[in-house]
Amino acid sequence: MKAFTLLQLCFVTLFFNSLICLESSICRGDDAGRNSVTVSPSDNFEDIVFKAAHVIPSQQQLQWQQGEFICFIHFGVNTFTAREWGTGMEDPKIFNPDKLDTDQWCRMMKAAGMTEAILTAKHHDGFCLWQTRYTNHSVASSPWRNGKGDVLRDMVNSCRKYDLKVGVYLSPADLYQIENPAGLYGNLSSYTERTIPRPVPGRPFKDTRTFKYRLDDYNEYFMNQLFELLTEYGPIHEVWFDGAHPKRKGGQTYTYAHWYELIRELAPEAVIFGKGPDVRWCGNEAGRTRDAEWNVIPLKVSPDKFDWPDMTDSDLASREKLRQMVGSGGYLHWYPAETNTSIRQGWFWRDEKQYVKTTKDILDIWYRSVGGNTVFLLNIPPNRDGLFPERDCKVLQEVGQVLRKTFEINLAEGATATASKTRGTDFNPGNVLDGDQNTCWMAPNGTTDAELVITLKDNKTFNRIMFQEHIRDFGQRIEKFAVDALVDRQWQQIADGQTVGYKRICRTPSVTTNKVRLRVLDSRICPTVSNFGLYFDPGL
Ligand code: FUL
Repeated sequence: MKAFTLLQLCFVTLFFNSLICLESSICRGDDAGRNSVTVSPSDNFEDIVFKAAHVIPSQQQLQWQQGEFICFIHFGVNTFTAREWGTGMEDPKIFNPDKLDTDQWCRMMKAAGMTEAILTAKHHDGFCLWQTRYTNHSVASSPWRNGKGDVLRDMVNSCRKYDLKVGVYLSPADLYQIENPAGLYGNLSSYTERTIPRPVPGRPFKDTRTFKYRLDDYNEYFMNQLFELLTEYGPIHEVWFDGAHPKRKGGQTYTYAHWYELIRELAPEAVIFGKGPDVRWCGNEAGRTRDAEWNVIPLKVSPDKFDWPDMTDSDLASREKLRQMVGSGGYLHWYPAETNTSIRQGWFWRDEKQYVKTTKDILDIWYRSVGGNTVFLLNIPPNRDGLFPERDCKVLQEVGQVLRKTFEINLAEGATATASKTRGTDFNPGNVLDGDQNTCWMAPNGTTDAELVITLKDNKTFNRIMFQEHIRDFGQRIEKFAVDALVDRQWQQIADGQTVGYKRICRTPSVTTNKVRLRVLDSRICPTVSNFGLYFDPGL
């Protein structure tokens, strides 16, 4: 009897030791590397929360998130017809942006502090802005540069010159391929084995790789074009798939799994947006943001079988959403949001009566999106000359000026950091002031009242507080926080909020103090802070 109890005790001790080991190794990030995990129907609520706290971004997702502020460029036949959605029956001869200057676009993007440009290589009307081999409905049939021009080529060359990444928007909806009699969209062709890219006489590819898939005519067309874009204009960092369809035909479906496979192969650094597994649409086109933006989203179906519908609910992944997984299980997937909106009313340039958002509007969206754990994708539509319009340029320049003036000096530099609780010696509070996103302060597990105190050398006046979680290794964990300033020897709360993730920026009235305190009030597991900064935004 005694021996049995001893044995039992040994087992119990072993079990708890292994649990502690697992937990601490995961807290250290030893288990890093997964942007999806499976939740089993037998997992209890605590298991699910624990799992959600350990999902981390893929390399591409992390790099994309660090890009913060990026540019959308809607340009094409609609620019010349003043339509938002074309018909597919436009005459390519209307496309003639005779002063096109993509260096000007890039100078303006740089002035605003943007890091990437995504061009509508093909919008829903089907007109192609590059020298594609697979349709004549493109710049090749336009009078612009005698049919020899290539908007994407120009933009890629300028982006390389100005150190900007490149993304492509390739619309699955294609009205030209629907409307023209020889069109491939929904033509009821059968699925047979096809080779991508299909050889075209006189237009060889430098990249000699080929891929075999079972495809119908339209999916083959689409993948041939993906091949051109990804091999002849790369490196491409974002592939943007829109979900909108002005019209459908023939029950056409898309072989998304093959598209993603080809993208992973040809553009391993690229994230796939929207109808894809890497980046989620924020859910509106007005620049609205969520108070709590979670990067780890529950899915009912595994990511390789999921069809990535638009996610528009205000709550996508709170504790309550995680609780709903109990008993049914599912998947937890790192799926961060991109906030997209246009500087103008509408995505395409129409005329100079078109409303242009003000510098104040854009800065407000910037703070809520970049400072609210999303990437901000702002559309600047070139005009019929092929230039970013003057009013839009002025806004971009002012936005950049304010952001540069605000963030060039971190008023917390040279400060010291202490914490009420710290987990182990690798996670000292001082790490939040070293400017390195890959070191952090971490509080122990089960903490609901961890405090980080920043003591400045002297009194400083600031109105922006920025902090980040160490998402690369530890994912997203903080659920609720408050920030206080020591004023007249008393702590006064000056900001509060829910999620942090990649970055949180709190805007406050001007505060003068030499001590600031961040309180983590709720967290999924040991919370981390990788960077902390205080800034003064002087305004326009
Ligand atoms: C939408 C499209 O229908 C619009 O034309 C635009 O491209 C926007 C970014 O996405 O779904």
